Amino acid sequence: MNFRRSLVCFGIFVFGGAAARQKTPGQPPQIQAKQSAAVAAAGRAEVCSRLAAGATVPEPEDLRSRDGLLRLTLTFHSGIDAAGRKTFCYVDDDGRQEPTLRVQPGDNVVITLKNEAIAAEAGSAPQPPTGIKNDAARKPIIEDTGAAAREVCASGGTKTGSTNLHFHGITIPPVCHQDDVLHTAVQPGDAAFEYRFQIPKDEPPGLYWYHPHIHGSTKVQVMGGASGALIVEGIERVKPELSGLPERVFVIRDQNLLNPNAEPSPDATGKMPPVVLDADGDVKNTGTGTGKPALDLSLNFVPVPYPNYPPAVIRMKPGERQLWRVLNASAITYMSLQLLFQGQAQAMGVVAVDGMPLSHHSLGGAAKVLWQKHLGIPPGGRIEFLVTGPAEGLEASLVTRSVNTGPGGENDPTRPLATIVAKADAPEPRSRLQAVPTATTLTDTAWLGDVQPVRTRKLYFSEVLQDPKDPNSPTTFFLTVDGETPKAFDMSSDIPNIVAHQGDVEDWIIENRSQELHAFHIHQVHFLLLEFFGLPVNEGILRDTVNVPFWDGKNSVYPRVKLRMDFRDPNAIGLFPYHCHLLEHEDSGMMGLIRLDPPVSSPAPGK
Ligand SMILES: [Cu+2]
Repeated sequence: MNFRRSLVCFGIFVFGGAAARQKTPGQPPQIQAKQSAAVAAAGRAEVCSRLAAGATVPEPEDLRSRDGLLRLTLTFHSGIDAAGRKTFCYVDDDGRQEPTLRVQPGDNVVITLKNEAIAAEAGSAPQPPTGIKNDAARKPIIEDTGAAAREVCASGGTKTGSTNLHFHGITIPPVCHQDDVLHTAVQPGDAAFEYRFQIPKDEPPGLYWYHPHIHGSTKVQVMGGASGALIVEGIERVKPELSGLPERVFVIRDQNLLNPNAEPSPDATGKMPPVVLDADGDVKNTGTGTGKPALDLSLNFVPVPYPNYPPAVIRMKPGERQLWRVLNASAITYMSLQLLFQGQAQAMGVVAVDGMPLSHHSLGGAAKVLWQKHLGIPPGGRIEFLVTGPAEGLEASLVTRSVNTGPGGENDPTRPLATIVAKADAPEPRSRLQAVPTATTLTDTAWLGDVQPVRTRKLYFSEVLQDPKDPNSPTTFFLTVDGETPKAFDMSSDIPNIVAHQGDVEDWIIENRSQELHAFHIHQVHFLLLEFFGLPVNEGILRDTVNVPFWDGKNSVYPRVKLRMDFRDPNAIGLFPYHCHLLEHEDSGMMGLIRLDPPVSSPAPGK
């Protein structure tokens, strides 16, 4: 099957919203961000500052490794903005907020994490997430005084204000001080906690990210803004055609609506789209491509609030080719990005997905650049692509189109993110890829698509109303191994749902038996998408997050994807989770554990 055609036909990059109407950006004027009254009342400065709507999109500050080492301190802060919404951020010792961490393969990384969040603001632990049936999560919260010494590596996430770090997509061991999210929890007032790990020498160059991962509090902390980009440098070494290009990082985040009571605009037929809230208070999908969104979006912390969506401003030189690295750090919002010049969709040249360059293992090396007019990015996903700037004076914008998340899903209308202003005196992006790339050190393991799987497993997403007779009752979310009884993730248990062996390759079928879209994500490893709805997909890339379309409630076959899971890397040995990357689903139980054991033939440790 033709590679490009298969992607378009089966909606891997394009999911939903194909017929959605465009909303032209360039509407109302900038709204000046207000000083946080709540913060002023509390008598402390707002550390997690945010930009004004309509502002020029800044680049996150870069922190680069030197001589094989990146060492930094991140202090986790909380706050409340003028609209009463919780904010979170990581700030380094020089005041950089959510810096982009830039490392080379093989580098050592040492991050000192301090938790200075206000406990009452920093977690939802006192209010177990909607629908959770986990008795451990319901146990009374012990207010943390920060006085007692405790073992951060074993403290779990049940206390108010806990946080930790997850390095999404990087293959580093799931152990404490590296990438354990199951037991590691830093409480407010704890001594500084050190993460130290080595970026694997063969880590593919591309865009990864860091964010907190405390079960029950992940959504609130990520939605509040705790997320940043992590770039493994050297994409131009495996894709020399990118040499010398200016590059920039865009982080898309979501947040509760600034203007939740504003009326939505009527749709094209003049009808007002219905506003129905789900049990989480998010607006349900209207299926019209219009209406009130579930959440607002921001681009590098420039908010683009409902209902008028004053676009952020991206400045670039006319006709300049740049590499854009886009991270969807939203808690629940899917992206379907489009670049419009005078209303016409422009081709964007995809070179990497989820940190995996297209050329690294593409089929026959043929697909160096995949030109697309829509880019679907699930929450947690990343896409890196080539953009050519518009001519000076041309109307140009970056929009996200409506995504059909299903009758049970959130409403994601078509809306602008930014106006692109091309001027000859626009500043150059801060970073540029090497003009003359040094040789790559990547090892060439067998292409995952060519390896025979040792077994096939089936898992499925499902949801159950706590009171089947009451459609407004809370939902419990499950991600279940077929044949087992659905059970919300229990963070007090280390019993794995799946045991696999390092060195093996397995095929996993992920079904969606619910009426909303979910995004399957697994820590530590990447996978190859083999089939979408039972049809083969020839993708030349590996992913760590993939959307699984919603069930329509009628079809006798559930929507499903088939994934080839890569458990060959010894770094992945240990216990780690797989889950839905819609964080309210994850927080509410849609997660399971896999334990990756050493190969059967290998000697026991210490022997
Ligand atoms: Cu989900």
